[in-house]
Amino acid sequence: MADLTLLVFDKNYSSWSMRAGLALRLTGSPFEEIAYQTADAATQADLKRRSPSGLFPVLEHGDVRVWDSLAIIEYLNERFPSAGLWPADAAVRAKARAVSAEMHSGFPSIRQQMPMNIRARYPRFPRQPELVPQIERLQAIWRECREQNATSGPFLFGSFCGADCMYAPMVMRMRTYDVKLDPLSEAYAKAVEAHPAVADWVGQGRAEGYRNERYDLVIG
Ligand SMILES: N[C@@H](CCC(=O)N[C@@H](CS)C(=O)NCC(=O)O)C(=O)O
Repeated sequence: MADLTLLVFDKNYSSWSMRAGLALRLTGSPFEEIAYQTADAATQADLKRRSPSGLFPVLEHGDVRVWDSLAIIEYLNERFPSAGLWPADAAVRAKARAVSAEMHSGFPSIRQQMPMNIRARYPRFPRQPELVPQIERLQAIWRECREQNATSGPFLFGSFCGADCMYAPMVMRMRTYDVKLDPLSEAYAKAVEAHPAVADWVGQGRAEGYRNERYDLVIG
C-alpha cells in the first residue's frame, strides 16, 4: 500500500479533488487514489468517516490527515520541496499563492452555474450576465501571469505549479461550456490540457462509470 493516499469525490465532476490529484502527481511519489463515488456502500461509509469535514479531497500520509485542496498543496510543497509546487522566487511565489487563494474563495457564479464535468460538452449553454465579469477576471489573471512569465514556460508562472493545479478545473469548465478564450488564455488552456498530470486525470475521469444527474445537464 502506498504511503500517500488521496481520497477524492470522483474524477469527472470533482474540481477540488482534481486540484489535489494534480499536485500529488507533481511530487513524482507513488500514491493510491480512492474515488469515493465509485466505491460500494460500505467503502463509501468508511471513506466518509475518514473525512473530518465530510468533503473531499482528503490526503492521508501516515498519521497525517490533510483536508481541503489548498492545504493539501501546501502540505505536499513542504514534504516535496523539489516538486516545484510553488515558484522559487518569493515575490513570484506570493503572487502564485494570491491567485490560488482567489480561485479557492472566488468565482462563485462560475462554480455554481458551470460545474466541472470533464467529459461533457454544452455548446448552447445559456450564459447568465453575472458569469461575464468572472470569466473576464479569469482570463485577466491568465493573461497577466502569462505575460509576466512568458520566457520561463507555458504555464501561469512558467513551470506547472500549484497555481496551475488550482486553475486546471477552470480550463475544463471553459471547454465544457464552450467559452471562447482570448489568444493568450487559449494557449494557456492548451498547455494545461497537454500536461501529463492533467492528461492522466482527465483520462481517468472520462473512464469513470459514475454519473451525477445534477451536473449532466440536458440543454435544448
Ligand atoms: N474547500 C474544499 C471544498 C471541498 C468540496 O466541496 N468537495 C466536494 C467535491 S468537489 C465534496 O466533497 N462534496 C461531497 C458532499 O458534498 O457530500 C476544498 O478546497 O477541498
